[in-house]
Amino acid sequence: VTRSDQSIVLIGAPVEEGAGTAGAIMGPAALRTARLVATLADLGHRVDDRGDLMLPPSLPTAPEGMDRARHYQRIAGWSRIIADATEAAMGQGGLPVVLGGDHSLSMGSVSGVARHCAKAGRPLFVLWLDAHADFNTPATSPSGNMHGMSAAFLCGEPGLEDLLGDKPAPRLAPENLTLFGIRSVDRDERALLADRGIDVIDMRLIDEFGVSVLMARVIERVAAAGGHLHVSLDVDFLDPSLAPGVGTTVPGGATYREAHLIMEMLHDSGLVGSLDVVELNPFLDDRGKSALLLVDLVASLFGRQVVARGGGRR
Ligand code: 6HN
Ligand code: MN
Ligand code: MN
Ligand code: MN
Repeated sequence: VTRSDQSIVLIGAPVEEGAGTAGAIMGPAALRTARLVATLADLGHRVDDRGDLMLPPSLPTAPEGMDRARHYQRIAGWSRIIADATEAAMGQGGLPVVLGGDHSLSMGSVSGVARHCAKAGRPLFVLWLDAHADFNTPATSPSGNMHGMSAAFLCGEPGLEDLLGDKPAPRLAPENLTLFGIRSVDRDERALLADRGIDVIDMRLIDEFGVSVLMARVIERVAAAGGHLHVSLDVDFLDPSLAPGVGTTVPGGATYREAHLIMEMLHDSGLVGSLDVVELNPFLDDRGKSALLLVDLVASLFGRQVVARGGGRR
């Protein structure tokens, strides 16, 4: 993925208030314990681990009627510092990898990336690898948990417009979002996805056509537009038998090889410019199994190969 003059910038974002279950606060630590830094360095990359962000003591105030978005103030606080961190990393020519933390962190991470892309005049595409669509708004969400609202927020759906305060981000064009691996969608969320025409690659499509064909289609669209591709990897994209360390497991997820093939194809595309690794809950994991698998997947995304393929297929 990276050019040799580009550093991978690791940004820990121990956010857990967006999820219904506590424990994702330990995610960044578990990914480091699973040797993320050394693994990336061994692949020949420069790695700049900036440690974990900290929520500032004074939080943004919640606008009227934010009771349908749980922990709004804390998530607003996190979103602002995370957006500033990814925007700064990209401004320095780095490739931000945000270590979660629950999926609400992507409201911040992708917003910072979107601000950078707007300045650089490069269209932004997002690949959302997840069991869930995360396309609820405060009005449609059955739980009020903000980790189920991040993709909708990024596409400019209503209800959270003050989240980033006086530094809003350009909205993600809904046609540039692909949800991949989906198998759990709420009723009103399903209606919203259909109304907006979001590209939803559910597990049924993956069963029928295979990840290779479906991923090639995504990659071709980004390449044709000369776009920046942000990948947002939710642990529950994977089958729970492989990755039990997440609060929202859903049966029938991606297999070990499907997940690696996606990462290998993304690497070969050379298009990925930013990444989130989210929803790891070490409290629920089985002897670090999920953390270790995530580090292996990130390694595939950053160029680990079984046998050397001279120069890749770019
Ligand atoms: N995640 N659709 C459910 C909700 O509460 O909105 C689950 C969301 C899960 C979010 O896994 O990132
Ligand atoms: Mn740039
Ligand atoms: Mn998610
Ligand atoms: Mn999920």
